[in-house]
Amino acid sequence: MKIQSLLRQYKTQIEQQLTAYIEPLQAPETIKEAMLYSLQAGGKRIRPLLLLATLHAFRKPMDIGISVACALEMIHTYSLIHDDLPSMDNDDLRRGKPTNHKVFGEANAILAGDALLTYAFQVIADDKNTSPDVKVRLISELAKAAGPEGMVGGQVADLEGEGKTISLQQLEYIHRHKTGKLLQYSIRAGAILGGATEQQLTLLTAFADYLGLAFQIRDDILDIEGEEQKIGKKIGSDVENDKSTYPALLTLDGAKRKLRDHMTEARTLLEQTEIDASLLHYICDLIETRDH
Ligand code: GRG
Repeated sequence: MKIQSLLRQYKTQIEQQLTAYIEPLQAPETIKEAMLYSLQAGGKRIRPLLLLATLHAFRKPMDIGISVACALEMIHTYSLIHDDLPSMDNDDLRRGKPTNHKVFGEANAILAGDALLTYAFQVIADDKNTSPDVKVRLISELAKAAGPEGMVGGQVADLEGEGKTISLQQLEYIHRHKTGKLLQYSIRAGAILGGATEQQLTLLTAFADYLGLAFQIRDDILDIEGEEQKIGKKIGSDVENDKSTYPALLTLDGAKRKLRDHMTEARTLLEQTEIDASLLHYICDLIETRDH
């Protein structure tokens, strides 16, 4: 099957399964609606797709990874709901639609995030297709990637750096943790479920580190280019933006160079793993060139 249609098929399966996990819950309708509202709001599903693409590289069927893939999307969705709250970014729109708290109120949005975070771990724990020791490893690594040593730690560092001039090293800490750790987990989980050797796991972990940073650099570049289009002038090459971003620290051209360099490193590591990484290479291309 062609790569694009396989990824489309994966995306459809992930979206159907996410709904199938929520609908039978014995819980108040309000919380189910609030969870489904954000889960169905049309994200790229990059984390579950990375997991399933890694599994594919080890020639394993997607059904052995679907629960962890959905758990990842639940945790990602919780982080976006909480990130949009008045006490954090105070955003009215996410993916072009009203944010969760705008529709369901702040208390329900907090609870929808909490519910998605906790339910994600239940979904993995209840999976009948995976052995208990592999599940414990996957749950432990996911807690680490999402918690204080991972995404939450990165979010705190980001909040603390607001309005300050930070170094490239501090910026990398923020992104490695805030977005990188969950992306890295997506690939590690696929590799663990796929039966990777320790050497392959090490190579894929390093690959995912570069990919995670590249993902964020592309995000920063898109913000600048979107802004340029809106106001119709060139701002990216000047360091006049007070937000801590790669273009602000390195200039727009410097950020583009760093993105290219990180992607070259990532692809080189991927080649060394000696797996059938065609889907992962394709996702690398998508991450490097994505326009949203
Ligand atoms: C609230 C604990 C807590 C953490 C929030 C991920 C995050 C941490 C905040 C999101 C802020 C943000 C816009 C970061 C930039 C990169 C990023 C993660 C974008 C959103 O992820 P995508 O592009 O989103 O995968 P979609 O919409 O495709 O799901």
